[in-house]
Formats: sequence, structure tokens, C-alpha cells
Amino acid sequence: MSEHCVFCKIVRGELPAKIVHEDEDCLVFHDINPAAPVHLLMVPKRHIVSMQEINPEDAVWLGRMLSKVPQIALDNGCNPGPSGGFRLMANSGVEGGQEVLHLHFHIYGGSRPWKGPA
Ligand code: DGP
Repeated sequence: MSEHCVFCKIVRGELPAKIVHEDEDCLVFHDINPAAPVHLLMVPKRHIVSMQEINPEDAVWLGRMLSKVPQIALDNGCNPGPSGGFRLMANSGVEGGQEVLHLHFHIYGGSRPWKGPA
């Protein structure tokens, strides 16, 4: 946990968020500034800055967390099947476009076709 991190504050319940899923590894909530009809953030509960800090020891919890993305996407308005789908994306580091320095995965979807963020 990091005292001043905005996503740690959401994990601790100190800041409000529209939470759609919670388990031992992560929270999933709506992005405050949606860039698609469905725009969720999957945030690990542990404070990890970005994918640059991930190493092989993280494979178990990271794999367990990411394996839940398809069902969470479907349950929250993404369309099923090859003509539906979603985009899963993680910015990593400032040069990777990351603004909140706590690892998170964007889940975008909910329209077809959707060209993605600029
Ligand atoms: P990134 O550029 O990958 O670091 O994206 C950070 C995203 O986090 C951005 O789309 C806006 C979102 N965000 C920032 N602060 C908050 C917040 O307090 N609540 C919620 N729900 N989303 C936030």
C-alpha cells in the first residue's frame, strides 16, 4: 500500500469508485474519464507501480487476475464472440503513457466497431 496513491485509496475505501468486481487480488471499477462505452480499470490490490516491476514470481496472482477479464468484460457490457470483444491495455511508465503510477489494466469495449482511444 502507498499512502498517497489514488488507486490505493480506492482499494482502502478512502475514495469512492463504481466498483464492479472485487476479489483477493484486485478491484475492478469504472474509469472516471471513460474513453469508450465500457471503460473499466482492473487494479491489483498490492501497490505495484507498473508492468516494469513484474517478474516471474508474479505469474500466479497476475495470471489468476487476468484470467477473470473476459467474464468481467461480458458482465459489464462488452459484447460476446468474435464480432464483439474488448481491448485490454496497460500503459507502463511515463514514456508508455502511464499517468497513475499504480499498475492497472484498461478494459475497453461496448461498441462495434470501436477504433480505440487516440
Ligand atoms: P493511465 O494513463 O493508464 O495511467 O490511466 C489512468 C486512468 O485512471 C485514466 O483513464 C483516468 C483514471 N483515473 C484517474 N484517477 C481516477 C480516480 O480517482 N477514479 C477513477 N475511477 N479513475 C481514475
